Amino acid sequence: MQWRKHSAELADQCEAGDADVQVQFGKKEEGHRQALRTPRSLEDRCNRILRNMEASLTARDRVGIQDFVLLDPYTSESAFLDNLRKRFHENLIYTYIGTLLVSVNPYKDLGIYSKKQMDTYMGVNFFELPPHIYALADNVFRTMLSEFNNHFILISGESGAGKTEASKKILQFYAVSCPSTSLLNNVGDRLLLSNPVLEAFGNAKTLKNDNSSRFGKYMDIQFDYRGEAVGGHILSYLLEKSRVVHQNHGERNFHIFYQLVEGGEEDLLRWLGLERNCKNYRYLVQGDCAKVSSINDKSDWKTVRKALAVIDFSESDTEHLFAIIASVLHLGNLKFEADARGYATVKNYQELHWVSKLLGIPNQVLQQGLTHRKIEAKTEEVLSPFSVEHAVYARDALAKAIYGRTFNWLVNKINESLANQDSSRKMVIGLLDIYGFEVFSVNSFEQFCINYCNEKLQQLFIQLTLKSEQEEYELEGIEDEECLRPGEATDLTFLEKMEEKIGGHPHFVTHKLADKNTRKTLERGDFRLLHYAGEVTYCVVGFLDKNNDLLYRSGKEVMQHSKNAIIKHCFPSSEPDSKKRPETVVTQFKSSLVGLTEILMSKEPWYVRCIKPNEAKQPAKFDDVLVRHQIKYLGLMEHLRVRRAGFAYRRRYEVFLQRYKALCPDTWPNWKGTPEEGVRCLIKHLGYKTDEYKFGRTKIFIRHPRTLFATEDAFQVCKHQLATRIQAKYKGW
Ligand code: AD9
Ligand code: MG
Repeated sequence: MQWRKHSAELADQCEAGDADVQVQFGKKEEGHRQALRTPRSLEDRCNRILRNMEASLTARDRVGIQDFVLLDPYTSESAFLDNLRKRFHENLIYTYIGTLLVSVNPYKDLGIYSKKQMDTYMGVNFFELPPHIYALADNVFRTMLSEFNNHFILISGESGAGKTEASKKILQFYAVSCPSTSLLNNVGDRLLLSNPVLEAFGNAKTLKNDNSSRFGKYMDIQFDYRGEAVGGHILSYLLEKSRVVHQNHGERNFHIFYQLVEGGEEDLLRWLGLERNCKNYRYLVQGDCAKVSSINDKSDWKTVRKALAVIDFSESDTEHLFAIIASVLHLGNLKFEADARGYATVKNYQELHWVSKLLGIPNQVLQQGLTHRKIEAKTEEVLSPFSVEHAVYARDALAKAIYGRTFNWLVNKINESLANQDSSRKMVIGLLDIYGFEVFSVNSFEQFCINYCNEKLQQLFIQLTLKSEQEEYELEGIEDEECLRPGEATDLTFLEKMEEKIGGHPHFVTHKLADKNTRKTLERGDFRLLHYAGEVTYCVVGFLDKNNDLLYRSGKEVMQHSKNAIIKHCFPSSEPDSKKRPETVVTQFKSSLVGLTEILMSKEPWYVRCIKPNEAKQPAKFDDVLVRHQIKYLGLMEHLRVRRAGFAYRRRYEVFLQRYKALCPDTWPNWKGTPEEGVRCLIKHLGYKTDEYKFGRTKIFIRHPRTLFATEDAFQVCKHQLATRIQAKYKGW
């Protein structure tokens, strides 16, 4: 072929000093670089693909096909479902749609995540081996290294579908398999160990999932130009704080509380004034399921303890942290009774003493802050006593605020430990693992926010892959006026406002707006939304309150007296005055999701779509109706159609040209025209057939992997020759 001859000539022309070449031909290293350095021949790769295809075709009747693109007929949803089911029953949980990975939760240990498996998948292209999450992780990594750009992996699916597990597998793969030159560099360990800590504080047992993420998590893993993991950064999104003070039946509070009570060392518990019995704590028993068979709080506690040490938490950090967790439990047990005038007074002083001791706040200050609020009079501030009901509300608000802010502190602290010291240019792979879409028998504000977030990400997926528009729920404007007018606005007036503003939207219905039949299924305080993943009926009770997330000023001021270093940090005395109207929870959440979308849009996307096989969290159970529904709403059939139409391999013009320009004398070493023109010139020279590619606005689209493989091979050969010459030239230096 033309390029072979040309590459030999090029090697003559080239000068030494190509950093890329030196990296790959420099030191002898393991893993990825090994794979990149000694490229296997096109024949070798094609043979492996053929072997893999042959093996899978022979067993096709039993194990189904590995890539839905080969499905026949590819438009049939039933054929799609059959294939997924067949594979699931053979413990083959992964299937591709091109480079998108579909994963079905097996609910059992399949033994497919060993170091050996990682090694097997390193440096291997899709289709050379059966589908695996490691193949995806490895391909993202290698694309990043070869194109020097940023990527993200969007992991989606409903609650319990396996998103968090998938993100952990990817992270483990990078931590274990990425090259590491320095023994001191334990970034991989830190990245890995941030997981058990964040899960302890941010995950909880729900009816859908025993380890349900109750916050959204976006993690950047930073790599240097050699592919070494050098740092990380985590962004967290809206923690479900209400769980601290209330859990529905069959659900638990955040894991850390149970871990501490069950696993905490004797002297630690004594110091915290805790007893080893979850039943003694009001904040832990409302769901009536403190013990869960699938969870071992004791051993999880040990893991968290060890992890905290690795990610740079000092003894005093951990002491302060556990003091806060214990103080929340004591706060929850605090009771109030009415005095002769009907005002709240603390009933059990013992608990108050513990909170006061653990947070380092004088008893008197704490007591006053829990039973009074400050009101601005004309010239002075006056203390207004709470009723018992009010005091309970203020206590819970304080517990939520303490926990929520401590969680944010925790994320920041982990980020400090993951921060990269070196300021040279980094490439990143972002991992997005959020709380999945969820529908319970009663759905409240929390589900509304979680489902809204899922809706946004689905929209992004569609925008990036299917390029069509999807209906959006107009949230704008509906909360503003109704919030923060205590006494006037209520949940019901909020509902009325929504009816006024979006009453005409076909995906929104309330009791008042519904037709006769639908009305029967809706209570007066309900509204129903038709989400991409199905209909959800929300109960409006508590919406306004949760959206306002009011913490009385007196509560805040009390915390400012704290000697606990973390609390001091979380409640700074310079905090903006509460007289100013704070942003509502939804407003904040919305803008943080806009920020997230911007972060994602600037990177190259990859997808893992997780599917939940049954509602019973059981292995070997494949519920056809449930899975079919997910295939539909995850847009998998549409995605398959797009992939079948071909042109699945996209590369930005600049990236394509930069990488392969050495293969054409007209584009090497510098192309003077636009990148698109350069690419046109390049592929003409390479002899691409016209049906093999298409030109998009910013990218070239290539139909088959083999075309790209061939070009990549030509490039590797060219580089190899170049390096040999460089080595020969500098021999003996
Ligand atoms: V939620 O939206 O955070 O409520 P996820 O994150 O989608 O949800 P998760 O990853 O937590 O679900 O998976 C739920 C449970 O399924 C896990 O705790 C495991 O017990 C089980 N699971 C998920 N994926 C796998 C897997 N690949 N292999 C074995 C798995 N078990
Ligand atoms: Mg999760």
